[in-house]
Order: sequence, then structure tokens, then C-alpha cells
Amino acid sequence: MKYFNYLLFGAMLFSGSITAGEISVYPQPRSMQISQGTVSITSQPRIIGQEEASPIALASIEALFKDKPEATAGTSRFSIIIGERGDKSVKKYTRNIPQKADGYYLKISDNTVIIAGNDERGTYYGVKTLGQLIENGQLPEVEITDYPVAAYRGVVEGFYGTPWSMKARAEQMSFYGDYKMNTYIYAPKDDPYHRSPNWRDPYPAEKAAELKALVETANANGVDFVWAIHPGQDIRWNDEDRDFLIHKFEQLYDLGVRSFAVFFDDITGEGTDPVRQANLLNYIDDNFNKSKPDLKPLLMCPTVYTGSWGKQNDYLKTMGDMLNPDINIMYTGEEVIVSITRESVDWVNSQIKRPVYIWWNFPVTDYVRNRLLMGPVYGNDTTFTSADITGFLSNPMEHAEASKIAIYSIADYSWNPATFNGEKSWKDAIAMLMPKDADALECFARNNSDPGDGWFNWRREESKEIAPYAARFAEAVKKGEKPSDEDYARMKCEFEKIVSSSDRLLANDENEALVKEIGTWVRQFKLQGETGREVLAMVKAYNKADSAMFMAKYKHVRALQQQSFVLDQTNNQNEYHPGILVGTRVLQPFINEVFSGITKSYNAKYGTTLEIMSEYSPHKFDTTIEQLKGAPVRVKGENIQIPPQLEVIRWGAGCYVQIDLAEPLEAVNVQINLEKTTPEIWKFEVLAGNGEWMSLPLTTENGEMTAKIDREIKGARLTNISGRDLEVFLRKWNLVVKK
Ligand code: 14T
Repeated sequence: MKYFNYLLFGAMLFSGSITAGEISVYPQPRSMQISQGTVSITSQPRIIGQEEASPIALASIEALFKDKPEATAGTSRFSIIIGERGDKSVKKYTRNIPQKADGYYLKISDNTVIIAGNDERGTYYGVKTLGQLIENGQLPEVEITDYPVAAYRGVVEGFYGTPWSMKARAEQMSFYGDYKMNTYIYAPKDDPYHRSPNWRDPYPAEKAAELKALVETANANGVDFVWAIHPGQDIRWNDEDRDFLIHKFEQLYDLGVRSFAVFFDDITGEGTDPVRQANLLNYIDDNFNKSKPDLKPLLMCPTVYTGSWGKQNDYLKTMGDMLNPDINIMYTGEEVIVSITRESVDWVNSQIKRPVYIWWNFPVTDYVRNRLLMGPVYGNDTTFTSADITGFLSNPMEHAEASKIAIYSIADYSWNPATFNGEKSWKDAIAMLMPKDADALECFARNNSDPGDGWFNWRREESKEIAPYAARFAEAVKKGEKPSDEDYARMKCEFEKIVSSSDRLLANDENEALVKEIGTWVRQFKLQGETGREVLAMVKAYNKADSAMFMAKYKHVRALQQQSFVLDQTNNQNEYHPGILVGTRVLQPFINEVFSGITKSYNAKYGTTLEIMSEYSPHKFDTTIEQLKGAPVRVKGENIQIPPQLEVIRWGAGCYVQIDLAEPLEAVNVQINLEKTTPEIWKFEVLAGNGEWMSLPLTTENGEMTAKIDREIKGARLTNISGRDLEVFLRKWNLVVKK
């Protein structure tokens, strides 16, 4: 019999009826040896080991073969021997079972399947692998030894914004089970019972019942439901608050929760003290966790959760020295939004004196809520072992189904980083979500993956393949030259694909939840494709000196731009990053440049004065603050606003924010909330009708600064005149005008 080592020859072809190329198991197993034979499944299996084997593993087996007829004397019969370490059924295979949590040994040969887990979840995962191996009623003869690198894999629902629905969460659980993720942390920033103000209060009956049901669903899928509390913003370091916290945990314990976490991220003030945090956690560990033997290790998210912050103080070292050794500590990497590097993990582990538990801020979009992050997972170190990382979790988007592309790959990566292939994993995730329209979803996803320019300073590849063609094309137009036929054809083809993919996605009935979540972005994407197509037609008309055609296309583009603006202004109107952005890295800049460039050329050649501004936005934003560059100016009725920012803004001495109005407007006043600050250190000015900047006095009212304007202005500006660099929260910047 021919044996191949999967790790070395994973992609090799076989001459038998099943090829290795056809066998894809996700996450990728540690070692998979494939031989040529197959087992045909014509009936239900005979199960050996029912009495002792993991109940959820047995339930999964039943689900796998429920459509097969019962075995009769006539049908050829196959058997499944199943159990976990110590069970009678699998005693013979003890030495084959990897001695690793969640590990399993799976062997298929001679009409017999052996599934031997290291523990109950290992057995369950063995069944999940078996399920993925079935192809057209056949099983390949294989021998698999498998176990994960990261002990905890899955998702931390830890984003700001609309929490996932209970339905979406329940649906996620079976997805986690299927792809061997064992952890879901419940920590939505916008659940008031998780965080201030209500963390002390027990859940009301209805919410409690919903959580209980979700915990049961998690258990049925081999997922640890971790309930996290976030008390740091208003905790008082006294026995009363400590007992409130324990009581809240007790309520969740009674609902079935067996794993707990305390999060101290994104807080200020008293609550940030590492010594008091560590004492509280040790108290919980010693008195709550240790008194309940069925609890999983306690988990904490520190206040200092990045390497770059950690290097400025002793916080993480204090945690490492003080916290009981079995308490796990989370970390987002060197920055908040960043790839996880070997260097950063080695550093944090030296501080916390235990393998780190990674909270990976991908594909979360709470810092860019007008975008979707649907691109491949790449950039994380692939040499991590269990000695380096104990957990690797994804913080997802508020769009649960759309997040599955990334989560699928993170499951794959965290199980086996060494063999992780981001591109392949991404494609397979897409095909899993939408088998028939995978190419359409792929077109959308490859053009919607970059969070853009911002304080987070973390870019992702987007529209990678088309980018060189787009760059050459735009450059030619800019220089007044004709783009090459090849570049033209490639761009045309991409825009056609965008339009047809969008229509197919909107009509797709394979994955309703996904279509619902991304639908508005898909409609914007279709407009973008149509605009691109017509901008190309402008170029063609110009080069053929077909003035009538040029004007027809120009007018169409203007109309499409207006529609896209309206779609952006009326959908997803959250208060942070309202609107709907798509294809921002390559496609939109391409469209803008080519539109402006070709219209300029046309104006010059024909003596016309057609508007060349391509993005429809009535007012302009100007700033010298790096973090705010590119922020939108939102028009909402009579208010012209700079959307509030989540992060601390480093507002340098002399730096300003400025709005240039499209037309003179009668302004009433301005309301500015920078949290704790005083008007003396700021200068507010308006651009008067005579073209001169004039300073207006700021006063404080109900904690926010305000200035009366009551005149016609063309712009408004706020400058830091303190002479120092300041750190502020930009909570509100609202110019009230008369319409
Ligand atoms: F706890 C952490 F590990 C963490 O990442 N906390 C938050 C998280 O809830 C959020 O989803 C994520 C992405 O925006 O980043 C953290 O929130 C921040 C991070 C900042 F750098 C909020 C404001 C910031 F300035």
C-alpha cells in the first residue's frame, strides 16, 4: 500500500479513485496519510462504543448518516469504533491517540472507521473530520493524527456597535463546531449588562432565558460559552462591588455558563490599577473558580492590551507576577489593529509569564463602520506552537454571517499555523458560504477588504490583481494619452464582473443571512461597477472624438455619482462612520482620477467647463491632525458634523480641524464636545462673507463647548492654541445651519 505524508505531499495527485487534491479537511490536520482504497457508505454504520463515547460525537454521527437505510443482511456494512482515551472501545488504539487537548486519531480502512479522541471534544472533532471526508457516498482510506496548536480557538464578540442577534449567535455555534472552534466569548460592548452601567444587575428573566438557550446550543456544538464582565469604568475597589461581580457570575453559572472572563479594556480612572485588578481576579479564581470544579480557567483582558502601550509601563509585568498562573491573559498584538508577530508574542510572554491568549482584531469593523472586511487572512506569524499561544480568537464584524469568511480562516490558522494558506482558505470559505455563486462573492470580497487610511495604520490588500492595470490606465489618462487596449479590456472586464456579480448576489437564495447583511454594500458596489463602465466609455468616446457620446456618458456618470451619494447618506447611519463605502483602495480612486482626467482633457479640447469633482460631497474637510485625515463631513438635516471618533485624538499644538462649506450658509452655532477641556485653550473661527477669518468666543454649556455664530459663513475652524500637544476625545463637532 502506498502511503503519503500529508504535510509533505499534501497537494500530490493519486492514481486511485480519490486524489489528495480532492480531499480537503478544514482546519488542516497535523498529519494525514491517504491510501488508495475507499469505503462505500450504503447503509447506517454499526457503532461500537456507544455506552461511553462523547454524546455530541454520537449525535453528530447520527446526523451524518441519518439518510442512509438501516443495514440489512444484504447490504455491505461498515462499522465505527468510537470513544475517547480510557474507553473500552478504543483501548487497542491508545498509543495512536495524541496526548493533546482536543486531539484525535481517525483511521478508515477495510470497512471500519476508528475514531479515538484524547478527550470528548477530540472524539467529536474526529467525527467532524469524518463528515468532511465523505464525498459522493464514499470515504477515502486515511489515517489521521490531529490536534491544535492554540488550545482556545474561536470568537470574542467584543466589538462596539449592534450586538449579534441570538439567532445569528446560535447559527455561529454550529459553524464553530464544524470547523473545530471551541470558544465563544460573550462580550458585546453594547450589552449594558456586560458593561457599565448595569454590570452589577442580574439579567432580567427574558434575557436570562435567551442566554441559557444559547449556552445549551454552544454545548451541543462542543463550544465553551465564556461570559465576560466589563466592570472597570465605574468599579469601586470595595467588598460590595466584588460581591456584586461574584453574584452576577453566580447567575450565569445557574444559567449553565462554565467559563468566565473579566475585561478591563478601554477604561480610564480608578479601574485601571493593575494591582487591584490582579487582586480581584485572584479572589475570583480562589473563591469562585476553585470552589466549582466544573469551571474552565479564568480569563482576563488587561487594560494595557497592546505591546506598544505595554512597553511604556510595568502593567503587564505586574499582571504576570501577581496573577494566579492558571489565569489566561489576552493581548491584541503590538497594536490594537495589527498582524500578530513572533517578536510581539515573545515579548508579551516574557512579561506575563505564560503563553498569551490572542484577541485578534480582525475582521472587526467598529473603527470603520461604513466598510466590510471580506479579504483573506494573512500576515500572522506561522511558527507559533502551544508553548507560544494558548488562545487565538477573532473579534468579528457586527455582520455575523459576513464575518465567517475570516473566522473560517482563523480557525484554520489557529489549529495549524504551519500549513496555513490564506488564499486557499479564503476561497474555500467563500465556496462554503455560497457554493453556487462563489465567484460572485469572491469578486465582491476581493474588492472589499481594506479598512483605509486612519489612526489604526493597518492596510489590507484590495483589488490586487486589477491594481497594475488600473494604475497604468489612470496614468495614461492623466498624461493625455490613450490607454492601451489591454488595460482597457481588463478594466472593462472587471467592471462588467462587478455589475453581474452584484446582481447575482442580490438574487442569491443560498445564503439569505449574508445577502441581508451585505445587501446595501452590494448595491453600492453595483453602482460603482456601472460608474466604472461609463467612465471607461467616456475615455473611449473622447479618443474617438465622439462628443455626443462623451456627453451622454458624462451625464450618466453624474447621475450614478448622485445615486451613490444618496445611498451613502441614507443607509447605515450610525453616529461614528455613517454610510456605505466599497472598493476604496483601487476602484474608487481609479474612477475618480479617470473621470477628472478625461473631463479636464475634454474641457481643454472643446472649451467647455464641465465639473471635474468626482466624489459627490457638498462640503470639504481640512485638518492638520493625522488621525482625522480623510474623515467625512456628514450632512444631516440642519447639522454639518465631523463624526465622533472612538479613539483618543492626539491634537498637536497649533493643529486644527476646518470645514469649507460648498456655499455660504447662515450658521446658528457650533457645539463641540472634546470631553474634559476648557475653552481658553481653543480658538474657534469662522470664515466671513468678506473672506476673512474671525474669532468667536467659546463658552461651556452642559459639559460641551459652544459658540454663537448667527451670521453667514463660508467655513469654520477650531485650533489648539494651548501651546501643548493635547489628547482629547472628539465626541461631537456639530455646526448648526439654517436651511
Ligand atoms: F480589549 C481589547 F483587546 C480590544 O481590542 N478592545 C476594543 C474592542 O472592543 C474593539 O472592538 C477593538 C477594535 O476597535 O479595539 C478596542 O477598542 C478600541 C481600541 C482603541 F485603540 C477603542 C478605542 C481605541 F482607541
